[in-house]
Amino acid sequence: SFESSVPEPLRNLWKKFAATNFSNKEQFQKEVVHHVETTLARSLYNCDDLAVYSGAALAMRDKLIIDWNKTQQAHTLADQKRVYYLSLEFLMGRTLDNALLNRDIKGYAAEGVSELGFRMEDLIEQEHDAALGNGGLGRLAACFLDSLASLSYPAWGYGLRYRYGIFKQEIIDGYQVEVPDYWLDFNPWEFPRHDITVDIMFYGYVRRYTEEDGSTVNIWEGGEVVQALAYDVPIPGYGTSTTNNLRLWSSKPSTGEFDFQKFNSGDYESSVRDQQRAETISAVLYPNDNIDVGKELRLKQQYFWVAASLYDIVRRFKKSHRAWTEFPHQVAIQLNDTHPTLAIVELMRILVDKEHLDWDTAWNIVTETFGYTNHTVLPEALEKWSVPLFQNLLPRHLQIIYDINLFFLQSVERRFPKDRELLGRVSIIEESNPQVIRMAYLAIIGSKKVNGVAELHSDLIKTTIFKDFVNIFGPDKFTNVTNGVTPRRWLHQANPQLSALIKEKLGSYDFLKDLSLLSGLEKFADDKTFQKEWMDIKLRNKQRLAKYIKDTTGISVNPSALFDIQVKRIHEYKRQQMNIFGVISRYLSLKAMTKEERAKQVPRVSIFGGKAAPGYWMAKTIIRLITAVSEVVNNDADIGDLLKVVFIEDYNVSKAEFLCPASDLSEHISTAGTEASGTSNMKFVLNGGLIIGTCDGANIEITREIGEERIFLFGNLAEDVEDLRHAHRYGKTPMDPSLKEVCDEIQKGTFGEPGVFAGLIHALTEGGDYYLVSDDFASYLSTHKLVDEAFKDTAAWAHNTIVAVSRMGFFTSDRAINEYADEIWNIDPVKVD
Ligand code: T68
Repeated sequence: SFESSVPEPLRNLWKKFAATNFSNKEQFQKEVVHHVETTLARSLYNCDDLAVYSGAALAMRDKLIIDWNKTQQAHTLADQKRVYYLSLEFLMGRTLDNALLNRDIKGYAAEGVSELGFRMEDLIEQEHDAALGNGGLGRLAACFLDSLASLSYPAWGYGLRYRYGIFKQEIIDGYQVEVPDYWLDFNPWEFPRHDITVDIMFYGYVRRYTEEDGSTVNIWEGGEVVQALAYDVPIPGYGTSTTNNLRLWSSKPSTGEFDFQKFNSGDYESSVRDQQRAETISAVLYPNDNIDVGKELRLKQQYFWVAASLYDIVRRFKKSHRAWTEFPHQVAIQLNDTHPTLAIVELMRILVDKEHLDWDTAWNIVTETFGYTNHTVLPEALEKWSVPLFQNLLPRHLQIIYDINLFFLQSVERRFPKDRELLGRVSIIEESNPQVIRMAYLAIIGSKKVNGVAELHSDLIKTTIFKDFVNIFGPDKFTNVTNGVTPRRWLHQANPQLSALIKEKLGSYDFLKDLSLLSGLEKFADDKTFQKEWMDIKLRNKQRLAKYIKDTTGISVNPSALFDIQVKRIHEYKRQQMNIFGVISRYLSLKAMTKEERAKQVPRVSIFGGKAAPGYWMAKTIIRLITAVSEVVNNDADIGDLLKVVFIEDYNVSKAEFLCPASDLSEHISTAGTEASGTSNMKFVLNGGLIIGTCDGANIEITREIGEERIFLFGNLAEDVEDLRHAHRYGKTPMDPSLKEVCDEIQKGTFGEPGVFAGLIHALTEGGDYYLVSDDFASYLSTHKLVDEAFKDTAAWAHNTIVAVSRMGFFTSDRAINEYADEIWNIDPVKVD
């Protein structure tokens, strides 16, 4: 068994020697040197930043693991309901800095390494980002783990330990090139648990037989077996000893799997190949955001992870010897998008096939346990699995899905008799060729609550893609939890100077635990000295970014120019193409001006960053246009400092940490109704920047909180999108004249061979301008003019950014997590002394 403990009489000796850890500078230094000299086998004669970073990280890890143990003991003792957050992505970024700050020991730790001859900033830079995610969905999971621990909730994250995280992006000759992210060479933050393994089965067949009492039993047999091995990552809360666990599963050959037949017959190589196949399951993160690819290996990843996690959760539940009906009182499971939806089916299989509960009892348990978060309405992102592919890999699960669907459709038919169309619309199985399983429908039917991630988005799912289900289940099953971000990483860690200034004004760092306290800043919004300090910090953050840009791209940018940043995954719906078209339009206007007119213009630096999915050709073309425009504009002597265009290579969490504090303006300009929430919008405003954005996702709630005079909104509304698209399809909407000029310029070859960009132009014309770039372009350009005017009035700008920050309390992920805890999970915190 997993658990065995030292007998009572021996425990005192254990306690006498119990692990202790540093709690001051000297002890910290001792631990660092100890790890450098023993764990790493280095010495003071052979020591660099990486070695000292490693020593510091190992010292910190030891500290966390002691709190981690305490936390697990407290949770076991409290025996309260726990929440399990199932996410295929956790975009954690770096850990050392965050852990030092969450434990409030960065001060003496930095002093300690400095005395040893190193700089903490340099050590922090040695760390490789843990990049087990694509974008917003994965980073949200990471912010939620930070909040769960900081609020002392008994919570676990469950994910996959990918050997390769999201690829590294290189820009070569202006094009994106993907390089594998092999990040596990040295990862001090994980603990392999060689004692915690689960065998996971695939393929095979279902044997059905009748018991003596007449009941039918289904047994899933045969097939491939792969072993899941647990790796634990400690998650330290801020201002508490609570240190929760993120458990990541790694795949390896099952111990029973080695094919001795092949081995003995001399086919050693193929026997090894079979073993390697097992390892491919957790090898690589699929690099697509908001697009469903439907590959078998992806389904294998999902089942592997879900089955191992459920085995673990059920095992923990069984230790308390409660009745099965108590399960939902002890366990809440949150599905981060549809990726873990198989958990619903797997729990049914465990309860019915293995624990022999009757179907209805099992189904009641299941539907009281799960919650499902939807992150998108984009049709191309909704997960669907081909029935033949699924049948082959998970034959028993397909039968269970058919049964769930049958009982569901029967109940719908009883309530809405003769509405055959309704039955077809809500069936889990779509009658296409081949048939497909609609995972979102399965997730809704198997969950107690379904939530969207911002108000507009939660309303949209109720009125569009899930409308029928609102009719069937009633509106109470559907709710909203607006996303949030952790102020520990996204203010305190990313912008230490701003955090310190806020602390000085508010008297303490309590705002990091209760972000609504930021409201106390508002009364200083017109204080000239405070405005100066505020803007000076912004300037220093911009200078740091300017230096980074110079060092990495060779481009010189003026730190007092308006820094206009759009960083996020490259996607047509996020409309980076509209941004770069706007930049071209600005360039053309500047070119057409006299010297005198130019002298009156506000200098701009347009900064882009983000990865395109490797197979997303249009997104890659957008990157190519950005780099092509930057080559022309940055080298045009007429333009000088008035306009610079920069593409930041390999945007990731740690780059976001220095980009957010350095923006004057950030762009969140998705076609209305397409961006479910967005979370970087929150980070930019929290760091004293303003937004240009559409009425989409969380932009709307940000506007409500900070006031519409502090946000540059433009463009058509979600409710008008359908009609506008229709008009493009049938009416031939003429292209906006400014956009036409931009297209003509591209086609003239100003930015290189125009054929390269033909796809982008085609999308606007024959393609029907699905993302409504033309419809929004005039209002986008005129709103940028308003931005320029506003930026000239530095005092008003300072005032507005201070007021905006003071009203951002709502967007902490602590608020979001408390809402999940109260309204969806029904869990309470557990105090860890
Ligand atoms: C994002 N979704 C939403 N998806 O786009 C964003 N998709 O509006 C929202 O703020 C955020 O989720 C958090 O709620 C994603 O990031 C993915 O990355 C993704 C990954 C795999 C498959 C589909």
